[in-house]
Amino acid sequence: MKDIRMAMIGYKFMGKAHSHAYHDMSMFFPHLPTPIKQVICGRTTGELEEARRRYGWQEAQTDWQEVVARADIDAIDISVPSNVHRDIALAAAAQGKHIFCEKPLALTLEDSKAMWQAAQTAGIVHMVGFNYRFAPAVRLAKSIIESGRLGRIYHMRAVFLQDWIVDPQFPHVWRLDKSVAGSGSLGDLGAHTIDLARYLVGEFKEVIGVEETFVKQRPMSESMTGLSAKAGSDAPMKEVTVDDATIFLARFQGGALGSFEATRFALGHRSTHAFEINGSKGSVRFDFERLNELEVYFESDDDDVRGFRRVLATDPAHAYSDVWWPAGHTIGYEHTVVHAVAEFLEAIRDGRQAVPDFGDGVMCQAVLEAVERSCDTRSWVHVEDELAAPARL
Ligand code: SOE
Repeated sequence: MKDIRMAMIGYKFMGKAHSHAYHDMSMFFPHLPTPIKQVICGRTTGELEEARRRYGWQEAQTDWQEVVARADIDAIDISVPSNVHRDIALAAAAQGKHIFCEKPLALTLEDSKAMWQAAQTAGIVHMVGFNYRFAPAVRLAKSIIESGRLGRIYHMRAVFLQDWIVDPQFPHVWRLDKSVAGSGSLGDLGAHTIDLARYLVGEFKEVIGVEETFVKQRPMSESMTGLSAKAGSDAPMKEVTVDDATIFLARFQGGALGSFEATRFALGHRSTHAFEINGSKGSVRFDFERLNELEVYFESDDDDVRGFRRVLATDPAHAYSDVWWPAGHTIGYEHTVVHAVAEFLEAIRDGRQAVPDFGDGVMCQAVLEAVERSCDTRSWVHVEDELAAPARL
């Protein structure tokens, strides 16, 4: 089975998570092609070389166009901010490279459509890094819903709550700049809950939202890693051009109702990503802070023991349990990324399309833009109309 020679554009938070996933592959997924960490690509040579050394890449390069065109590279990992996803993906597709792209897929719906079109035309494997679909407990929720054990689905409520920018003195970083990130908490966090909703409940019909930017200006940052940043004492102020928080309601095409909240101002919540789905026969509840567990409720339980109960999704009956450790030995955030990368590599090996693919990225982008449009117009927006709508300026 041929190794897959990877080039990764980006080396910060997601670059680290993806590098870890490539590193784990041959040990935990020996039946899949081994990803060779050939080239890591970024702008800042000093930090880039340190990442190359620590994460085990063979080469460090600063020119992504050159890297994408190399004949000795099979697949491109896009782990940089959204504003460059389109250019890299179009170039990679034109070179016939498979693509694993971080979420959200693009800066705009139009860009995401162009990426999807190019990827399909090129006949490559294309995937979006919606890693929470790959938590075993989320897979269990999917299995319960698909088997009909929840019955007709009435509700999904989901939150993705963080608090890393509550301090008004936290510097202005790229995630707060619309021209780089596309949106704030909505696209960074809400994209995940939207994708899980599509995965577990179905397609969105219409949405209506409200957004707020609580802190309008922040001191410009000098450096950022992960979700921390530094600013000089005399740093100039810069306008925040994205939402700090977005809350929206939804109707699904299947008739269910949804409520969604994405914020970076929920003090005390470092990264609470949780959902609950209620049906006519039962409910499921997931919380990323206890990502190995799924809480389930079935009306069919005996009267005296009926209630939410906790399932530890590490038994042989659960997804990926055969990959890691014996039952009861839990996994972490990074393993959801390993599972996503395994899907990407398996799709390449088997010559099939990976899931979730750029088409899922487009649908997520359409919901994101429908929510944004609804915030502007203070009215319901049909997602199908958004898909067909001319590009938002
Ligand atoms: C920062 O908000 C972030 O790293 C997101 O960009 C990721 O997609 C999410 O999984 C965790 O939080």
